[in-house]
Amino acid sequence: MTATLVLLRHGESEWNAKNLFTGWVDVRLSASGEDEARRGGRLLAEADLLPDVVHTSLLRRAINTSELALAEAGRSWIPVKRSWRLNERHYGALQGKDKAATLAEYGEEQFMTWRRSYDVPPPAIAAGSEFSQDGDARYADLAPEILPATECLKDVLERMLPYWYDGIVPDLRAGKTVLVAAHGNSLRALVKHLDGMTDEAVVKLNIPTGMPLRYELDETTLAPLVAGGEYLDPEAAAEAAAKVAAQGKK
Ligand code: DG2
Repeated sequence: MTATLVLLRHGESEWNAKNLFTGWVDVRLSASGEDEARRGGRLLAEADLLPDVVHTSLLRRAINTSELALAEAGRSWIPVKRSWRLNERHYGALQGKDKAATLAEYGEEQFMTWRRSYDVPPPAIAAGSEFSQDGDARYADLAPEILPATECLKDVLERMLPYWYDGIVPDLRAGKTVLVAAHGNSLRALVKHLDGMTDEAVVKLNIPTGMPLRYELDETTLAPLVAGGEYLDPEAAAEAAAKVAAQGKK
């Protein structure tokens, strides 16, 4: 027996389309992002991969993606659990900045360090600035020392893992097919954990928008049967992941 996990990065957001660093800014899906989410749901239905429960971040691009995908798969009725621990990596002072302009201003090495290094966070966002989350009601119960002002992938992994163990693993152990609808970097952190990737290897990992990624896990150890999981549409996923890797460079 195996446990079935499906990871889904939200469809293209309005800020993905504009090539802006997003992080915890609560932007909407673009029209093509909504289409991607519906297509993801159709792929789930065609593969007979029907979730019993869905976990999402607190950001509407992930929430709306899960709703559109599940509607398409006829599973709008399943239980929903949400946690800030599945949020995108907080992009600090880069939130709201143009990726191409940032690359041009700081150069490729610094740009890629901020985007993909495992343990170097971008500069912290200033409290009260336009794209900071101070006063956002959804984080009102978080202790001030937990609310991030910037994060690297290592920080994301550390704050995501408690939810993996306490929120998601119990559903997998109960034999449920689990859908996790989240973000490029919170899913990179989860994949790193699942596949036991090194800090160096995860630098090259890019997760495409709107492409369901299926993991069959050993029911005892929760180790993946196939390293890296299996995209339901592998060709489209590889093409889209290459575009994510190249962001800012045109
Ligand atoms: C993107 C990821 O996150 O950007 O925050 O800009 O998945 O929520 O759209 P998402 C952002 P990169 O780290 O790939 O630049």
